[in-house]
Amino acid sequence: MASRIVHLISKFANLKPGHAVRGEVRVTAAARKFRATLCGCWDGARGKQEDSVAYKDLREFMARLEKAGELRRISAEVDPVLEITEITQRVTRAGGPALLFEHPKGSRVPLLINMLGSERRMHLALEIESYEEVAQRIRGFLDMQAPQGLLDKLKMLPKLAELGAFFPKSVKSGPCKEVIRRDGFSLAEFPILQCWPQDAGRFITWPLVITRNPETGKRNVGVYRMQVFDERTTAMHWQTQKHGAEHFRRARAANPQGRVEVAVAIGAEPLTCLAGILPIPPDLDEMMFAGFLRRDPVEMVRCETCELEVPAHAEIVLEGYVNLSELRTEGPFGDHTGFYSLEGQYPVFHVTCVTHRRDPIYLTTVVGPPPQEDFYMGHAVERIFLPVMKMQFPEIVDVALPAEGIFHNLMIVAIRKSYPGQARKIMNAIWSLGQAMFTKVVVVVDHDVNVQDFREVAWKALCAIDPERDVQFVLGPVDTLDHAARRQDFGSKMGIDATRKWPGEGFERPWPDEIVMDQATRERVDGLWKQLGLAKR
Ligand SMILES: Cc1cc2nc3c(=O)[nH]c(=O)nc-3n(C[C@H](O)[C@H](O)[C@H](O)COP(=O)(O)O)c2cc1C
Ligand SMILES: [Mn+2]
Repeated sequence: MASRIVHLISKFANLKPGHAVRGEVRVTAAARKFRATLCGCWDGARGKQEDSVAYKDLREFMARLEKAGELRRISAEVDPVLEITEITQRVTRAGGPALLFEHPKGSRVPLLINMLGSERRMHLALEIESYEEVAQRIRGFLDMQAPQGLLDKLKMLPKLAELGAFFPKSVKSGPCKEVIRRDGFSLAEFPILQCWPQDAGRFITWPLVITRNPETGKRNVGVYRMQVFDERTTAMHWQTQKHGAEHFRRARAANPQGRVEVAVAIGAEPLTCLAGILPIPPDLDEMMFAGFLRRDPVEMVRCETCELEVPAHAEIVLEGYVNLSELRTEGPFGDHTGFYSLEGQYPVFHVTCVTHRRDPIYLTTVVGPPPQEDFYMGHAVERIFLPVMKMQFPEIVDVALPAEGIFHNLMIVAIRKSYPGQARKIMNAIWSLGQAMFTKVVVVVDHDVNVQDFREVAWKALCAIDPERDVQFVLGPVDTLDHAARRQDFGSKMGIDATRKWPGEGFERPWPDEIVMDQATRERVDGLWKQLGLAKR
């Protein structure tokens, strides 16, 4: 998303504490202290003080969940092959808690699932009461103007210093190094799920896959599932348009017979884990964004057998490489579309070293027919990035991604239309906005339609269209998981202009008013209501 915040953050992403910012402000420890003193007066939501309370690791968050009644321990032995999926399905559907399977069959490592599978747990992870708080913090940064006078500059200082405080911090060691195994390890030790009956095998579903851009050296962290082939190899399912795949292609172009280093972290504090799925621009470090969300830097530690860094507080780390000349059949896999994604050719990840805590916890999730845990992650992404979208496209009032639309199939956008053709402009904007490019159907409605109420959207949007006139098709990249597209990764998308049509758009008929009872009659009937002996209101 090439928007202003992204521009700002990218700019700061190249800075280290101590670097000059715009030649005027130094992001130093002193500035950070200064920020702490000023925190009380800046308008960001709950500016975090020096004594940060961000969760350090997965277990600290689990303790918080347990205290809030949001985590259940299951001591019975349960099979990671299918059974854990079936149990988790039932619990997720019922709005139930995160689950810690203490005795997964065939493994001594406990398994955590459904960690973020509710809005409440997502709020606990973000330490907020509502998404509006994150939105407000983001707006705080977006609203930063070039300072006018000294007072303005002083007011900006805490925010700049705060930005400086988000950079990942390199540390010498960390709990993920409690056990280092260059030999004698096996992926079979971990309770890796086979989620669905027709899955090709076991899949690591929530790995933070870390690579570096071979040209810029910038880090990327993406969640790409990994099918276990044997004790030391897995598939690497980065889809064509994802940043890991781009790193792979660039490295291969330079040296087709070479390899790229890959590190995989499994299980960390929740916002580090969430950061791996965020649709942020290439070369912007997801760990920096995690630092922004936590209001505290993520500590990173160097791998044993490669140059990459991994979150120091991770539960499990797999170090290794991908051969640039090697592909292997991956899938099928029961996917978040609710269907099995087909087999495909993907790179192979070779594990050279495993490091983990003395008593590691294996974090995983299941995808399948919506809604699942990933719906809550997607919803958080929608709410967190809405201010960024609004910044770039000020006519946007609200956006909704209904669960049944599985993120890429349907986006409903409400706009305040102020010139002819603006709904179509927004469709095109969405199709060129980062991973929103995958959106198969965009429905644009007027600002007075509540996009969060899908019945209202269906009613008003269907009333507002002359289909032949208001539907637009385009060709372009589509989600790899779209099994209906004419080809993998390429197909058509549809935009529906469901806004009121204007004379300037060639519509000369009058547009009718929506039916609403007048206030005076409503009040009269309120007064009469008791006498009528009808149902209670
Ligand atoms: C549970 C889960 C599993 C995912 N699995 C994959 C996957 O196998 N391949 C993929 O390309 N994206 C997958 N994604 C989506 C990516 O994590 C997401 O698009 C992310 O932004 C990619 O990072 P990148 O933009 O740095 O490439 C998954 C997301 C979730 C929540
Ligand atoms: Mn990325």
